[in-house]
Amino acid sequence: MASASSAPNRTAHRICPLCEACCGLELQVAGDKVLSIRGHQADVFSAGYICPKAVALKDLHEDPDRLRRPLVKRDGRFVEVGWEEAFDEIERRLVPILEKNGRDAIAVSVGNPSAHKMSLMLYFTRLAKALGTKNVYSASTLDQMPKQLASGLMFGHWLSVAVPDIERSDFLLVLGANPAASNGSMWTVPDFRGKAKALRGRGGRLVVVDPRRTETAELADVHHFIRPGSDVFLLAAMVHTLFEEQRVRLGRLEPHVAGVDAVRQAVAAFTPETVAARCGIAADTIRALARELADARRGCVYARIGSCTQTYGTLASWLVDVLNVLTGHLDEPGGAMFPRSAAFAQNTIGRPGTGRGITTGRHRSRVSGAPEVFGELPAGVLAEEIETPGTGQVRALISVASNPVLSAPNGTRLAKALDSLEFMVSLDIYLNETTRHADVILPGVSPLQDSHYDVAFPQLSFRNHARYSAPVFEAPAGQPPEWQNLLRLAAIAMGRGARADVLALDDELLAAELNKIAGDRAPALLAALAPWRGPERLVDLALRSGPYGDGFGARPIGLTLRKVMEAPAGIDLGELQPRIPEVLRTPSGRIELAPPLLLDDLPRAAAELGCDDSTGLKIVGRRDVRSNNSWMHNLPLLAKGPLRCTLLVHPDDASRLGLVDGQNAAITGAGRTVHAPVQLSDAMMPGVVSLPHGWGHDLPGAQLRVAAERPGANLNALLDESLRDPLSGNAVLSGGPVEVRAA
Ligand SMILES: Nc1nc2c(c(=O)[nH]1)N[C@H]1C(S)=C(S)[C@@H](COP(=O)(O)OP(=O)(O)OC[C@H]3O[C@@H](n4cnc5c(=O)[nH]c(N)nc54)[C@H](O)[C@@H]3O)O[C@H]1N2
Ligand SMILES: Nc1nc2c(c(=O)[nH]1)N[C@H]1C(S)=C(S)[C@@H](COP(=O)(O)OP(=O)(O)OC[C@H]3O[C@@H](n4cnc5c(=O)[nH]c(N)nc54)[C@H](O)[C@@H]3O)O[C@H]1N2
Ligand code: SF4
Ligand SMILES: [Mo]
Repeated sequence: MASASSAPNRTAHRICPLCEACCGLELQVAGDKVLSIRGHQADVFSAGYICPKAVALKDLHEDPDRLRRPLVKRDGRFVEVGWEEAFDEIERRLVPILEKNGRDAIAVSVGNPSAHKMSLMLYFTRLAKALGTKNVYSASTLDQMPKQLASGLMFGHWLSVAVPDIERSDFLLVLGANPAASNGSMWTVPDFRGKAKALRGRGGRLVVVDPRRTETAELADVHHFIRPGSDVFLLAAMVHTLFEEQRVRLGRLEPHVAGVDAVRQAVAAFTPETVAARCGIAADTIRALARELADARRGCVYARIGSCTQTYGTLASWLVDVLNVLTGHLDEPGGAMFPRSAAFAQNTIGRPGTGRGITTGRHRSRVSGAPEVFGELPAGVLAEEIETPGTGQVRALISVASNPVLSAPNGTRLAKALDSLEFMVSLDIYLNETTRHADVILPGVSPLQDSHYDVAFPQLSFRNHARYSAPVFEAPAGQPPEWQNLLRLAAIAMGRGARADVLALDDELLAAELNKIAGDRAPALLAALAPWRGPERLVDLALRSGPYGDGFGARPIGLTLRKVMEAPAGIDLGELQPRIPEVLRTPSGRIELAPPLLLDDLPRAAAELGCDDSTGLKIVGRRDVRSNNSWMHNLPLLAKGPLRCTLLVHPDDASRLGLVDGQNAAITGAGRTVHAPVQLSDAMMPGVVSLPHGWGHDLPGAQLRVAAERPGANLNALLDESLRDPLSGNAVLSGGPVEVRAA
């Protein structure tokens, strides 16, 4: 390839793959070098907004620690091998395990970056299907599974999640989310800060409920501290207040809602007075919050990870939308609305307005009996499924863009379990805390060498749109795109061998699918899709058969992949539109406001009514705009500057505990201790400390040279891996009890 000095400059565009805001980037490149990265001003969706992480894509692309060749562990040491040798090794070791122990002996664990890579997103399911294992794990049960479960039960599909229509809103109540740092989650909203300021600028109000006065709270009109883990009580008491004060107003949704009376009865005992001490929020304040929401002309409640990663995560997520429905704010402009995605959205497929709904518990985890949720088992049970002998024991793991040794509670136990596996394969870009346990690592290409279409995020976006990114650079000769690696693993699992023709397998799997969904039309559709292969072909199919699509000729002005490709700034599909009842996929064809699974779980919370939770120190996480979960600490641009892995402590707690700003504290939780420097902060709720997650890069065997210089402390070492929301299986990551002393 030409060097930067001799090659002409060119401009390229790419959807940023680093967080859910999905900003459009403009890159200047020459040859194989990145010259600059900035926001793409013309982007129809993000209009030029970016954060510092985007600029660090250059560091990621150039990172000498980023793996370029497959690694195979021989005698305990990794050696570089060719691609064929790596896959031969996988076949040689994986197939006997499958033959001897059956499909469930192989677990898969898929992580967050897969949501940002269509290659992984679209082809992981093909691998999982080929494996046929019940042992499917992902970051979803460390994150948003409660929201997906609650949305699924209420609206009929796991991704029918209502998001704030912020540009037309004049009231937003935010719980357990810090979009000013995280840039939003389960809500794709580039430049949240600008949009929040605009909301306030037009006289609207932003209210934040969080155990820390966050960057988002700093933007708000009002901030209330809340004791970690108590959102369910606050929200139930707000619902209670709406009924008590006769403020329930369903508006246009009236004929489409089932279960209002059941909700009224279910929250009858949750008076503001009985929850105040548990939440650390006065009863009057709770009533005022309910009134403000009810009185808002256009507004809604939005809650995210802080309210999900709790023992009552699903209940809290449900009550958020109960409030939105009961105040007439669901599916209304300026309220919480359902995006209409151009491709892949189940809530645009099939008969509008009714469907099969969702179920959980189609199988259970072998050791703890945790129910399957959305095809997955809780990340927290993976270690015990590996450790516990018996039929169905996990003996091999395929990890795909996942780093559970740092991202899940008690990674020490998981790391030991991984070492006891008979075989492990990782698809990853680093030799890190998790992949060091693998026997084979298959490196993914740099995001700049990969094409992309967002599969999930347009289903969660503040505005409807469609965008495609072509690869900025060619992949190195011989390095397959990740979808082909996943298909090759699928071929091995299907008994076709490591040398199978994966392009033929791709054709075959698609043809089988089309035969099922399109019957007689399948051959014609295949012919129409013929110019494409791999993920692009699946995107073209989804777009053309989607709600804005050309219907394969039926609506010639409609979308095709080609049309989206020809619009480097993307195609704007307009502001969110009311979608009820059409969006619903519940069997009743109504919004299920009182799903039995949730009502049956509520007594668990009711048993805690009247409890006081004002003593004892609790720990919560936090996110910094220059960090991203566990894997961006090796990029010099982001790693420099002040230490980010500090323990925030309220000055009153610090003086009681004898802690000094800047000095190390020993933090003990779940029987384990880590050390981190204290940072005094009156932004903390007294009795709550905060440490970011994703740190702890001091484990032997990883190759993250920059990250190892300032490894930070692992928050997840302090958390109990057995604690989870029983409905969704989501880990309890918020509010763990800790003891802190000067080190
Ligand atoms: N205590 C606490 N724990 C948490 C959280 C919290 O708030 N508090 N947050 C949770 C949340 S929300 C999430 S989503 C999880 C994340 O949990 P994980 O998904 O397990 O963790 P990540 O840190 O995102 O690690 C991503 C992995 O993907 C690799 N990777 C990056 N890009 C690519 C690529 O292009 N291809 C491939 N094949 N691999 C790639 C990285 O090297 C890394 O190994 O962490 C959770 N853990
Ligand atoms: N810069 C950056 N951006 C990211 C990530 C990152 O690591 N860094 N990770 C990405 C991922 S994977 C995700 S899922 C999203 C998450 O995006 P957000 O949901 O916005 O996540 P956080 O910024 O962790 O905000 C969670 C907030 O919940 C608060 N909290 C903790 N416990 C409780 C509680 O019990 N009740 C209430 N009400 N609040 C509580 C915390 O103090 C914190 O302020 O961010 C994404 N974006
Ligand atoms: S907010 Fe930053 S990391 Fe997230 S998509 Fe935009 S530029 Fe990328
Ligand atoms: Mo996440």
